[in-house]
This record gives sequence, structure tokens and C-alpha cells, in this order.
Amino acid sequence: MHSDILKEIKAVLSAYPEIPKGKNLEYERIPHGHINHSYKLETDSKCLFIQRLNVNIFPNVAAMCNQIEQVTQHLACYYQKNNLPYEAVNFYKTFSNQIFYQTGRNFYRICDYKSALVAHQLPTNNEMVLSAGEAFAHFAKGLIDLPVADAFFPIRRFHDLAFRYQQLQEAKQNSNQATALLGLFQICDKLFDLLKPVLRYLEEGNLPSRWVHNDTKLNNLLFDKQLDARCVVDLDTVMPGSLIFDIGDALRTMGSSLEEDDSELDKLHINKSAIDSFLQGYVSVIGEHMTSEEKEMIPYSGIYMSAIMGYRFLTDFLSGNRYYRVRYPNHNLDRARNQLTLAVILSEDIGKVK
Ligand code: GN1
Ligand code: MG
Repeated sequence: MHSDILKEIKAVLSAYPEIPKGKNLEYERIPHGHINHSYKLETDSKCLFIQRLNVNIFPNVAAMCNQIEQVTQHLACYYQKNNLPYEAVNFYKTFSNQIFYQTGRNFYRICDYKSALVAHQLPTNNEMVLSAGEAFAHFAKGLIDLPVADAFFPIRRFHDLAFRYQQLQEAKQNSNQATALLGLFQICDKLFDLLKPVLRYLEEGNLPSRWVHNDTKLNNLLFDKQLDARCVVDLDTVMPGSLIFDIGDALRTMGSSLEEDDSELDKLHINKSAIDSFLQGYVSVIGEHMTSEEKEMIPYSGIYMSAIMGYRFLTDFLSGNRYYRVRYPNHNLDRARNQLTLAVILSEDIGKVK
């Protein structure tokens, strides 16, 4: 297994003119991320980050990667023009000038491993969260003048709550575990009712379609040693959507006391000051471009994204864990319970779900 991976990685590296063939090659699996496989590679001259893309989830790798390239180039110009302290991800190109390489059924992508920067699973302090808010807002602001009309959608209806709810209902009908999870389904239903205003605004076109990241978890940002955010990573799901998705996804990770799969739910609470810090940073950067409807929906955003994650994890659990990578049989169920509980706690500011 080990030597198979090494052999394949060597073949991949030889497709890139800027990566010299060295004698030594060490790799280390990076455990985070539920979809792609990521490795840190040490060659004689470079430290690289290489990903094997999950083609079951991203079947059109070429369209996705071309779009990522367009987005990163646009961002790099924006950062530079405005003298901002961020770097855009810069992928290596193959001899055929692509940012991905196909070998057999596998697709790979390579960029530098930014050794000076670190991803965090939970925030250390609120300054860090404020910095995250600014960085994700600059990501969206930098792309505000990139037209959305011809965008490629790597995953259809990705953050469509009604679609995710419908998928959950289908999984529930086909499962023999539904009765045991009645309480959890009741929470799903109540959250769906509570979130109808967001769905209505989305359906009526009241929330503008903008380029958003769609996976603004804290660990998709790299920070320097001073805990300043420096680089937005994991760009596979970048596509048009609502700012509410990015704000909500950030809040569900930065505003929670627990990681998303922690099952000790009695320790789950909301960090209100972290939520305030994120919003302060985010709105200070992009607030002047936000519509009043977008601002109005901010209090729903964290609930919306936690509910979507709860639905998706529960759907996957009921369907035999085919989408997310799991470490134990009930992993997706633990994730679902965590995210649905988080949505309920977040909703206590807006209206009672329990
Ligand atoms: C997946 O693979 P990763 O961790 O970057 C998922 C996101 C979820 C996230 C939950 C394409 O992202 O939507 O928020 O898990 N990505 C896809 O942690 O489904
Ligand atoms: Mg991701």
C-alpha cells in the first residue's frame, strides 16, 4: 500500500516541470478533510501539499480546477492591488498547463506546503476570529466584480436547505433506524420551519448570488504565528451562493465550544463573543456591499448552516456512510447530533425550537 502510493506520487510529480526529480521523497497523510485525500510531501528541494481529488463527489475535475484557477488569479490581483496581507493559493501546472494531473482513475493537484502557516480546528482567542472574519470577507469582496453568469457548479444545490431536507426524508424512509431517531427528526422538522424565512428570501432572489467559498470552516484558513489569517484554502466548493452560507459556516465552527464531531454534548455551548468578533471583522470589510436583506438574515446564518450539516450527516449515516469519511460506525450520527444541537442552541436567540 505504502509503496503503491509512493509510486503513484512519483509518477504525478514527474508531470510537473517546476518540481525537480530528487532522490528523496517522504510523505505524510494529513488527516483533516472528509472528502479528498491530502498529503504533505518532502522532496529534496520542496515541501509540497498534494491532494487526490474525490471524483465521486467532484466528477468534473477539469471544470472545477479551471474555475479555481480563475478565482485564485482574480484574488491574487485583488490582494496585491489593495496591499492586503493575504496570499492566494497557487497551484503548480503540469506540462500540459493544467493545475491537475490524471493518472488512471485518480486526479491530483499540487501546491506548496506553507510551512510557516497553520490551520486550527478551534479558535484560540477572539482576535483570531476577527481576523478570520476579515479574511473570509475579503475573499468574497475580492470576487465581487467577477461575473457569476457562466459559473460552474461543482455540486448542485449544495447549500439548499429544502433539498437537503428532502434528501433526509428519503433516507429516513429507506432506513430501519428511523424509529430510534424520532427525537432527532423532530428537531430537524422544527429547524426547517424556523429557517423558512431564509429559504423564502433565497427563492425570491432577495439574497444576491455572489461568489462565495461555501466551506468557511475555521480550518480552511491558514494563520501565521501571530494568529493573523493569511490564506483561504480548500477552494473546491467555490461557486455562486449567498454570503449567508459563508457567514453561517464560519459561525458554526468558530462560535462553538466543540469540534463538529464531539459527542460530549453537555459541553456544547455558544461562544457569543467569538460570534460578535467574527461578524465585526466580516461586516467591517464587506458591510457596505451587503444588502439590508443579507444583514437581516445574519442571525439565521449559523442556524441555517448547522442545520444543513446536521441533515447531511444524518442522511449519510442512514444511507450507510457513503459520502463522508468516518472513523467509526456512528461517526456521522455523532456529527449530526452535534450540529443539530448547535443549531438549536443558536436558534434560542431567534425563536424556540425545543
Ligand atoms: C466537507 O472535506 P471537507 O472537510 O473540506 C464538506 C463540507 C462540510 C465539511 C464538514 C464537498 O468538507 O461541505 O462543511 O465536510 N465538503 C463537501 O466538516 O461536501
Ligand atoms: Mg472542503
